[in-house]
Amino acid sequence: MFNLILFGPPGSGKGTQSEKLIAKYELKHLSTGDLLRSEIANQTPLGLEAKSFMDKGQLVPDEVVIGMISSALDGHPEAKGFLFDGFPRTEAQAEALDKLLKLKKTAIHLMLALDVSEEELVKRLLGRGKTSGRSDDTNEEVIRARIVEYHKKTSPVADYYAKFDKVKHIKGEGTIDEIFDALCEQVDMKKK
Ligand code: B4P
Repeated sequence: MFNLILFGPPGSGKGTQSEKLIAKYELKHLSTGDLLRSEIANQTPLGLEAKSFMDKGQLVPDEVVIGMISSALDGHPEAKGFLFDGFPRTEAQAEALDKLLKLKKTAIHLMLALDVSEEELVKRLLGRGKTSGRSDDTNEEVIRARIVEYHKKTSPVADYYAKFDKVKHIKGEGTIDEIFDALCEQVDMKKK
């Protein structure tokens, strides 16, 4: 099994690069953002709870997201590996993920962190907001709140994995293909 975390601030290209990485390396894509949006679309109680946080640019509570990931892992016993996109976003989520993977006798092999400047992030997300219908992408104040939340609660997650020497930083600005090539280089080195 090969388990990868794609990490970075909102709008850094995690969703975009994940699509390409799962196709190349035959990994199962687990995006907590996508899972939460599907719960919202289906108007489940979990979705209704999550929406109130997402619309304000805040993180959804850990227990909600961890429960969702745990079911998703159990739902794919056939997977050759997982690509975690947008998860873990707090240290508590990282610790929970380590425990869940340990129960399955596996672990995280690599975290790839996309580095992008704040102005570029805001530009991309406002651009996506014009076409995506995502309510958290249309308001600049909400976008900035998501970036603040990222610095406060999510960026320490990279320090957590760095302690185990599992983090590689990649420049997340440039063309989508240039960034993809840089990510693949790191995956290929790790898989050797
Ligand atoms: P997510 O769905 O994870 O989304 P994201 O961080 O906003 O975007 P991503 O980085 O995937 O950007 P993308 O590739 O699409 O989170 C949404 C919300 O869900 C969070 O704010 C939070 O409330 C909640 N949530 C999710 N997971 C959670 C968790 N674990 N715990 C608690 N809460 C959680 O790219 C963005 C745009 O840039 C696109 O328009 C794309 O086309 C463009 N782009 C991509 N690469 C580019 C490039 N190289 N150059 C130019 N543009 C590029």
